[in-house]
Amino acid sequence: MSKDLSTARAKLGGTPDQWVVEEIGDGNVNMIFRVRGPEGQVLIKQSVPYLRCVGEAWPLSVQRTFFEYTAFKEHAAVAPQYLPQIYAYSADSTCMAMEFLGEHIILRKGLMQGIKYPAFAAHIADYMAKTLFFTSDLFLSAAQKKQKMKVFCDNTDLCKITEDLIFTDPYRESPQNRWTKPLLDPIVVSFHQDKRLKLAITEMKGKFLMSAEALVHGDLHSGSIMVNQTETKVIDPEFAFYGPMGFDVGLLLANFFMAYFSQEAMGSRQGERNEFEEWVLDQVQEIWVRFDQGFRGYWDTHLEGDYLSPNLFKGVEARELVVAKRDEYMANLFQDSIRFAAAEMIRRTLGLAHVADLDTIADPELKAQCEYRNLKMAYEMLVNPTQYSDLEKLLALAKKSRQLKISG
Ligand code: SR1
Ligand code: MG
Repeated sequence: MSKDLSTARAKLGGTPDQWVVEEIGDGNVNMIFRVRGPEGQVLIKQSVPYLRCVGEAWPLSVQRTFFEYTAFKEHAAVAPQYLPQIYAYSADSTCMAMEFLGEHIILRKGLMQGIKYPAFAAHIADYMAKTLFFTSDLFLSAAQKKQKMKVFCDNTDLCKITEDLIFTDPYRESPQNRWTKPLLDPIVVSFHQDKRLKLAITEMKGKFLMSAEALVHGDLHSGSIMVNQTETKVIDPEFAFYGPMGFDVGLLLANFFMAYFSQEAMGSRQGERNEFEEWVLDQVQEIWVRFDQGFRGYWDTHLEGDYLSPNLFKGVEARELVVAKRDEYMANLFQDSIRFAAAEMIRRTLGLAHVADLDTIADPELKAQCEYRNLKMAYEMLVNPTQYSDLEKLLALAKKSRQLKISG
């Protein structure tokens, strides 16, 4: 563990009495400080023994900073260009010192302003293909992977937040749930009574609990990514653990769908809105296509883990069988991704933690309208996932859902 503060000191320049510290965080979980020195800035992220947005009433292990630091390290081994630089970590003060990303903004804020990021889809697809493939049994030996995995088994507090907030509360009565009342009351009642929906979400909760496929970021929404026109930086991996690959892919795609459904409310940009909506949906396509290509590429060149034993397939059929297995793997990963996406879309509308794209819509009727479309699409994805086995069908569903009216 690196307690060496020399890099952070050098970035700031001057002496500590010249440094100015300011709390700048607005996230749910941790405290964020900006430190300004004569020569530059450094970001300090600190965990307190409770959830920042609730306070001491919701205790939370400060060990989350260790998991975040360790996840950054593991992911930086394969995709450093998409991560901020980490200068130091201290378990004693539960702090990390890292690069201050002053020329980037949170992707969600950019999307809400209608800003396009031409390099983003290629970057994030590459980030996901690398971090998911190279931390899985497809690349690592079973022993290597289990060594890494055991470190993250202790990240139980943060996993429990996800288990409750994504996979449980939105489907039952819970004091933590909130939604746009009274307009969404009927759909909330219908979700709470829907057996198919409850079975489908239970299946996904099972995958989240039981499928230790790769070191996932664990909270890869558009608030966990900072961008500009040329760079993409993934931040906040404190929810990281060995979980299902589709969880990261799904959360990301879900946040693009929610950006899509919120566009109607972005009134000041009416002229450009349709074009931006199209761009947002195009990103879903580009992200998946590029991710799929990247992942398949690593399968071809780096299938070195214990997943596929050498000489299992022999002779002329060998290549054919490996390719068939790869196709099946990717098809399953797509199915998982759309079902996890649906879970994210539902919890961001009916659960505790919403997204600003939808939540800041001032007109309650328009807000409910946008959220209703989001919920209807998510319901389809979760309950009838095999109907959307290819991207074209999924995008067609988004466009169809976009036309729905809350009464019908
Ligand atoms: C109570 S914490 C709520 C949410 O914030 C984090 O960013 C995660 O998405 C979590 O589910
Ligand atoms: Mg976060």
